[in-house]
Amino acid sequence: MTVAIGVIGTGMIGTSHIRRITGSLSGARISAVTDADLAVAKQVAEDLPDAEVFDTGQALIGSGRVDAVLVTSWGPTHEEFVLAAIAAGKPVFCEKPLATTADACRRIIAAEVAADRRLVQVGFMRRYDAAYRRLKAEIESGALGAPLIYYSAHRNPAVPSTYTREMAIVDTAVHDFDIARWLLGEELVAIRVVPAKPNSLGNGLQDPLLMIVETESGALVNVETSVNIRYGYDIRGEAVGEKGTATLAGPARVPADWRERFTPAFDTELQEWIDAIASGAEPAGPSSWDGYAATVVCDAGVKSLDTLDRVPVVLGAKPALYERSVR
Ligand code: NAD
Ligand code: ISE
Repeated sequence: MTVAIGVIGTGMIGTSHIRRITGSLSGARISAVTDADLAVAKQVAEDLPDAEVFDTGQALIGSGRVDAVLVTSWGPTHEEFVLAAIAAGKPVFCEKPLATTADACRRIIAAEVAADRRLVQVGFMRRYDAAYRRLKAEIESGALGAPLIYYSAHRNPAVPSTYTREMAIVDTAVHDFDIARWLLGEELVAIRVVPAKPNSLGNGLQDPLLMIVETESGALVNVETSVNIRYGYDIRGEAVGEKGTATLAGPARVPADWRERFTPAFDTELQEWIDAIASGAEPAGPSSWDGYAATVVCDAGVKSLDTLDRVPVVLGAKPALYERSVR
C-alpha cells in the first residue's frame, strides 16, 4: 500500500518533510496540501503532480484522497487538526508541540483514549537520532550506574524577530524535556528557570537560560538554551551516573542549523511512521502522552521564568493506551 498523505502547513518544515517523502523515503505520496496562505500551498503543489490543494485543513482531513495527515502548521493550530484527524479515524503525525496548552493536550488524549487506538505521533525527532539512541543504550546497559544528572545544551545560531521570550522554553527546550524523559525513562516533576547574563546579540531577548529540572527519582536535568550563539547549531548532552559518564556524540563539525543536524533523524522518524501505517500497526513513536508531558513541563517552565521560583509539574494518571507503545 502506498500511503496517501495530506499536509497541513506548507511552510519551512512542511516543505522539508514533503521533499523527504517524495525524494528519499518510500511507501508514501503527497495527495493533498493546504496552507492558511493558499498561494503558498498552490505553489508547493506545482511540484507535486498528484496533490490536490484544499481550502482548509478540515476539508483535507475529510477527503477520501487522504489516508494519513501531516500537521506542520503553527503550534496553536495543531489541536484543531489533530482532533479532526482522530475523529476521522486517520493517523496523524503532528510536529512539535502537540498543542500549546496542557488543556488542549488533555482534549487530544481524551479523544484518542475514546477511540481506543493510537492515531497520533508527535515530531520529537531526536529519539530517532543515532547518537541519542547510542546514549540511551549506554544508560540502559547499567554501565554508568544510576543516572544522577543529564546535561542538555541546545544552542541555535540565531532566531527570527518573531521569536518571543517564552519560545526558548516552549519552542526550543521542549525538545530537551522530551529527550530527557526518554533517555532517563522517567517523568519530570519540577522545574526552575535561571536567566543568565543576556547575550548582547540577542535583541533584548532573555537569552541564554538555564533550567534545572527534577525527575521522579530525584535526578537532575540541566537544560541550557542559547539562541543567539552565532557559531552554529550546537546540540550537546552528557549523562552523569553513579560510576561513569557518557557523552552524546556530535558531528565532526558544528552544523549550520537543525535541518543539517537532524536530517537522518527526520528521515527515520517519518519512514517508520509511514511503514507502521502501511502495515496497519499503531505508530510506535512519541505519543500524545509524550506531547502532553512535554507541554506541561513547558507551562511550568514559563511560570518559573516569570517568578524565578521552582514550579512543580503535575501530570495526573497516564492512560493505559500509552503504556503499550513506548519505544
Ligand atoms: P512556518 O511558519 O515556516 O510554516 C508554518 C505554515 O503553517 C505557514 O506556511 C502558515 O501559513 C501555515 N499555517 C498556519 N496556520 C495554518 C492553518 N490554520 N491552516 C493551514 N496552514 C496554516 O513554521 P515552521 O518552522 O515550518 O514550523 C511549523 C511547526 O513545525 C511548528 O509547530 C514548529 O514548532 C515545528 N518545527 C519543528 C521542528 C523540529 O525540529 N521538529 C523544526 C522546525 C519547526
Ligand atoms: C525549532 O522550532 C525546532 O524545533 C528546532 O529543533 C529547535 O532547535 C529550534 O530552537 C526551534 O525554534
